[in-house]
Formats: sequence, C-alpha cells, structure tokens
Amino acid sequence: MMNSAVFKRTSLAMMMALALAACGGGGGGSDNGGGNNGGGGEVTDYALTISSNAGKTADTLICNQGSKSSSEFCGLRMYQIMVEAYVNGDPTIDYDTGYGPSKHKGDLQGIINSLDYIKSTGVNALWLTPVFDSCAGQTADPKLEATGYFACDYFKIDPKFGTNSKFQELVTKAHEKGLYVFLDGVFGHASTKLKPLANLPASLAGLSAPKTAASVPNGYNTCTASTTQACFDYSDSATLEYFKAVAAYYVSQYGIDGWRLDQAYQVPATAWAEIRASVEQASADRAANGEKWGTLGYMVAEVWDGNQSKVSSLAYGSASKPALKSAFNFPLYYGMLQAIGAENGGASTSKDATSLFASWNDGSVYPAFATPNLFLGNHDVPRFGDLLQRANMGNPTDSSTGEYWLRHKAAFSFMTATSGPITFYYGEEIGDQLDGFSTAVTSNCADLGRCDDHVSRTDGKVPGVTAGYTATAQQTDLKTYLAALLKLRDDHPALAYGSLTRIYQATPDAQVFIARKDATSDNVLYLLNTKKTDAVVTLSTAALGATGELVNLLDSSNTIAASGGNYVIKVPALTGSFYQIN
Ligand SMILES: [Ca+2]
Ligand SMILES: [Ca+2]
Repeated sequence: MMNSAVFKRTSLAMMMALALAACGGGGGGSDNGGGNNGGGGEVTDYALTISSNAGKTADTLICNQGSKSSSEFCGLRMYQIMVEAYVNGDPTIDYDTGYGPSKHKGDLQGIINSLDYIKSTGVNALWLTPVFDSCAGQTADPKLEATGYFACDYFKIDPKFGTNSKFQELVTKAHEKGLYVFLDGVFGHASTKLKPLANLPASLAGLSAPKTAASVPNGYNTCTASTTQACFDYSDSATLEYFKAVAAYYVSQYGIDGWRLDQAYQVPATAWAEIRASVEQASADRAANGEKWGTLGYMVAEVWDGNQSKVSSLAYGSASKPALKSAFNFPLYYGMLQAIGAENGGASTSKDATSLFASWNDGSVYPAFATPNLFLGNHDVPRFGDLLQRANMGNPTDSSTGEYWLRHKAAFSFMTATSGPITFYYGEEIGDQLDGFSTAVTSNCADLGRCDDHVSRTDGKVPGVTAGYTATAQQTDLKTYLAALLKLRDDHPALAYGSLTRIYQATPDAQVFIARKDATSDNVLYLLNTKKTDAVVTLSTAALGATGELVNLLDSSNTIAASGGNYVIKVPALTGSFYQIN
C-alpha cells in the first residue's frame, strides 16, 4: 500500500504543457497544429488524412484474442472502495482517525446501503480495501489501523467495520445485485499485534501460525519489521500453508469471488502460484456444488511499478511457471496520465497519444496468460481530478462540456476501449476531488491528511445515502456517461475481449489515437482526440479495412458512409468516439 518504491515516469514534454494550457475545451483553442489560426479568432478544425494502418498489436495477451471464452476475467468492471473512508452506515462503530481527509467513519453497513448506487455506475464488481481486524487502539499508529493494511486477525472482521455476519450479508446482497466481491489480501506483512490463530475456524483446526521474521532475507521481500509492522517469512512452509488456507476460506465460507493482493512483491512468485491454486480449487468446488457465486477465483496483484519487466517477474511469473494471472496495469496508468491528464509532478506533464501505446506499456513482455487491469486512480495516489487541477487542466466548476469533465470522459473512454479488466476508484464516477487541495503539500502533510499517497481517501458521496450530499449537474452528467460506456462495453465483446489494430498514432500529429477492436463479428472503431481542438479525420477504407457504414455507438443518429474511398469523421476535442464497423 504505502511506502512503495514508486517508479515515476518523468515527462519529456513539460514545455508543451504551456501551449496546451492556454485554451478552453469549447473551440477557443490555438493548438490546432496547422498554424492557420492567425487573425480572425476562428479556429479551423484540425485535419488528419490517414491512408494506411499501423497493424495489429499486442494480440498475444489473453484478453486481446477476440474470444469471450478465453477468460471471464477480461469482462470485469471493478469499483474500489476504501472502507474506512467510504460511507458511514453504522454510527456506533467509527475509527474517527486515519490517514487522509475523510471523517474515518466508513463501515460495511455503509457499503450495503450504497450497493444500488454502485450498481448504477455500470460496474459489475466490488473491491474492498482490507476488512480484517486491525486491533484498533492497540498499536503504535492508530491511523494505520484504520487503513486495514496491517491486520492482527485474518479470521475476524474489524469490529470498527462490522461483524463476520455483516460481511456475509454484504457479500450476499452484492451477489443478488449481480456484483462480484473481491477482498484485499495483505499476505506479506501484518500488525505487530498479530494473533493468527485466535479465531481459527473449526474447519481449519490444526493449522499452524505463519512465521514472522525481523527482516526477511530473500531478495523478493522488501518487508522490514518495525514498530508498526510484522513481516511474514515464506521460507517457512507454515507461512505458505496459512495463507493458502486464509485465501481459500473466504471463497469457501463467504463466497467471495477473489482477491486483490497488496504489495504482491512481498510474497515470492512460487508462493503465489500455490495460493492461486488453493483459491482456484475452492472456487471450482463451489461450482461443482452448483453455486453461482464464489466461483470466479480472480486474483489481481499490486506491483506498483511502471516497468513492465518488473511487473512481469514479480506478479505474473513466467509462461512455464505462472504466478498470478492478473496485475494492475501501472505502466498504462502512467501512459493515460501523460496522454489525457497529468502526473503528480506539479506542472502539466501532458504528452500525446503515443503514451497510450508505448514500448514501456504495450504489454509485449508479459506471458500470454497475463490479464492487466487498467485503472485511473487508487487510494495511494492523488485523484485524477486533483491532478488535473494541479496541472491547470480544468476545474470541477467547468461546465459539463469543459476541460475538467472532458478529460475524465476521455480517460473513461480509453479504459472502455481497452481489453481486459478495468477498475474505478470510488468517486471517479463523479469526478471527485478534494476542495481546497491541488498543489502537493510538503509540510506536515500527514497531520493535515493531504500527503499525495493518501489524499484521495475522501468521504464517499452517495446521493440519498450520504447526508447533505446532492450531485451537481456535472457530476450527474459524468456518471451517466460512465454508465453508458460500461453498458457499451458489456454489450460489445470487441471492447473487453477484442484484438487491437492500431490505425493511427504517429506523425504528423500524434495527439489522436485511432484503433479498431475486433471480436469475431463484433467490430468497433475507437478514436480518441487528446487535443483541445476538434479533429476531422479523413480515414481511407483501406486503412480501416472496411467499406460499410459506420454507426456511432453512443448516438445512433450519427452514421458515416464512405465516399470516394474515405470516411470523414469529426472527433470533438478531448473526446473518445466509438463506431460500429459494418
Ligand atoms: Ca461507522
Ligand atoms: Ca481539489
């Protein structure tokens, strides 16, 4: 979770940001690339002519193979909830302290109360940050206890969040609404107050305690024991057996659908292979018993690194020795920030659409089973909205067609067009940000709750559930757009499972990303304009590989027929467009 060795991409385009920052999203732009904007103030649409395509790429990964049957994981649309911050459903149990700006009153009842809202965003899965007992009030850092990332009892739900039966209620009710449930597994480190066998279920009688060590010498494990954490030693087989049992138990007993795995590099890849097998067996046993839920067995690693090779070795293992089959796509996350938003370095670091398919994030080094999970933010990084504000790329007071909201929509559209699982951090659906925060706080940030690595943990905002919260028109518009995108993704296998053929993303202007997605008979053209000027794309039928009519999938009244061997497609500034290829 925190204190990760962050691989941060540095910008090559700091100066470009000044040119980009000058204009609004509504047509007042000066960055039209053609140099023909002098004098009258009229902005000519940016024109591109494309007569050939760049070819099929990255179709070795399992989600890019055009088949829905290749992996159910590819269709996941996850919603991450920071439990301690999200929604206060039970005022008798509150942490009242923690890292970040929320009031630290969140609990399981608050999530149950919010399930209809969560479902309405279009997601089909929940990821809850850790919910196990963290021995509140007993350790050296009470704020850390609230995060859940330092558990003292893996078999007891945190009394500050609810009870074991309340957790079962949450899983059951989420399943009734068609939502998978994933827990957050921290299997490399724990609370200094660890009591691993205190509430051991009868079905696991005889299980030995995992072994802890002051410092774990193995090269894979970056954990060092301290006044706030214990470290698990996987050189002792008891440790592996313990976590195999924990991981399988929540599938068997509660019917969870899998795990998100915190700081996955703290557990050796060989151990992950065995823990994964344990979860897969428990999931298969439920399926054999006729259970509908608790049968997916999805496991996704957090290896916070922009270097694909490190993600590959620490999370995926190798083709001959697979470890985990999915990992968060940090490399492409950084690519999205560069192309559509900004990294946390203060000034704008906007590059161009080439960051969306660069050699450092194109997935080419991963084994074929790899299932990267793309996200736009999480509890450890500033929210996308605050990064936009930091880089002077818009504000939430912008109109719904203003830059702040368009950049959110552009990022959501790119995620929608990317094969494989995707994850939204709570509040992104409404473009949430923290009022009064945009610049990085360097002095006393922990006490202020405004360090970059926890400032995104704002209170959840759920209409009708969160007292005093009413969505603005812009927030409602963004959430409605996201729901439409996610329905599109559900309806069109080309989006979540399709191969990707890159049509254009190069000179003379690299700020428009154009690709087609294909899953047998489902064929979609996706165009993303990362410029602040509308683009008119003249696309040859040869480059697209089709001659039939194009139908805008978000506006069926918008159809485009080829004429003279070309399609002429207008792509508004900072907008992603989807067309059915006929
Ligand atoms: Ca509470
Ligand atoms: Ca802000």
